[in-house]
Amino acid sequence: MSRTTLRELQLDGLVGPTHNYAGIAPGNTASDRHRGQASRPRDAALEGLAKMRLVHRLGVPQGVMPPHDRPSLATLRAWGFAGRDEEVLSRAASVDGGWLLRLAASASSMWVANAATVAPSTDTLDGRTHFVVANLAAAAHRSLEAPLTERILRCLFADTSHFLVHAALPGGPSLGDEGAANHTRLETDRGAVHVLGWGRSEDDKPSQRPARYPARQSREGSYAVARLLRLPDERVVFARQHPAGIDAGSFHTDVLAVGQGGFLLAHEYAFEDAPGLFERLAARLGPAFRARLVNEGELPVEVAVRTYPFNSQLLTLPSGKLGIVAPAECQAEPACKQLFDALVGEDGPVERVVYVDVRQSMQNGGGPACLRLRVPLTPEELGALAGRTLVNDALLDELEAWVKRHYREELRAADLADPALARESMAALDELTSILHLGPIYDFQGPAVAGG
Ligand code: SUG
Repeated sequence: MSRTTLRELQLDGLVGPTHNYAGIAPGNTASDRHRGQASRPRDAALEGLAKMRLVHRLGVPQGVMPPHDRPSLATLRAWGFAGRDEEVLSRAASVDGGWLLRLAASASSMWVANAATVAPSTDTLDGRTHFVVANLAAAAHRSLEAPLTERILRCLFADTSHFLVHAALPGGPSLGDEGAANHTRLETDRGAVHVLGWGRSEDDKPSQRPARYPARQSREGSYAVARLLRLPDERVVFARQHPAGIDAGSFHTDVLAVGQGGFLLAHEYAFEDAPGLFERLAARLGPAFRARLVNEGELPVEVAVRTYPFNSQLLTLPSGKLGIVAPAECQAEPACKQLFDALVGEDGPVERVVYVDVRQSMQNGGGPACLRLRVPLTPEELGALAGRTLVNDALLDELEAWVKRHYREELRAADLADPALARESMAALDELTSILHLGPIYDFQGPAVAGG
């Protein structure tokens, strides 16, 4: 039987104009370390675009997703701050030490690995590509993302003969779901398997939970996501995250593990029982499946969380071999370099490693893999994408010029209450929807918002 060939779209989140270091992300050590520092939104957005250009030039389909509008005045009004925009901002800045304003101003929608979980049409029971928007219920600022993420995905993947976008799971943290950051699709000649990582469950004993940081993804949420994705049971494997990994700062599975095709690379603290997981996967995926377990002696988890080698993008290159797009922070770390060198060696599955500088995002705990959502598509589905979603050099040039026109070089905590920042951000995003041919997607663009 011939198999449909999928190409994996890398859909990157464009960094928004309010990128800042508020230190509001639970269990995220980088966000904590950089709390209160000045950020560089223009550099952050240009770094993201440079990564998109690099992946595009590697011959891999690359797309772009618009950022969310921040500060979200609608959210601040929903929290009871009334008046003109500038009054809403200054009132929010004056209570709770400005925390609510920081929540409403985060540019966290850039980490689109947390936007949704995706299952391709070749794997689902109804032959459509399914998306489950993540509820991100574990962190207040991220829980604000779901409604607009849903609207944007419905806009980009509007063709319902191919695509189905599900709303985020109801149920709050008990059904906490962080999207594709806890999801890995593997595939060999035996078919595809989806690995869904989770960190907490309602029936846990306290000793099973991480001691220091919260586990964001719930088992109950992961089960619900698998049901909604319409994946047959034999294509799904659930795996508990290692509590020691979460306590070391691995708030998502993709901080300590990454897989692609028939290959899975994982730190020993990624999953509670990594050898058992590898066995289960080998039984389903057959001899073509390869796994590489990296132990603590080879690469300490502290180094892995600081430099993010497992948060690299593992890409299937046009040659059919794998390429690694790794954060520049790995280059200076001998243990990471050694690991990559071994993967590229004679018998290794990897053809090449390229490094990208996404420092501004890394300082908030988001590496190359966090900045992209993987959407495996058939050629026909790729052709059904709406808007100017697929990038090419001309679009990237336009977006770079747009960033340079609109983004501030530097942003400090006090600037978040500046009404000029909110106005600049809205003007920039309004223009962006024209560049990307999206129509009105933001509330501030008026009542005729696409997709409800
Ligand atoms: O949810 N950081 C994000 C980083 C997400 C990384 N994504 C993946 N691992 N896939 C988070 O912790 C920082 C915002 C701040 O603290 O200002 C933040 O939300």
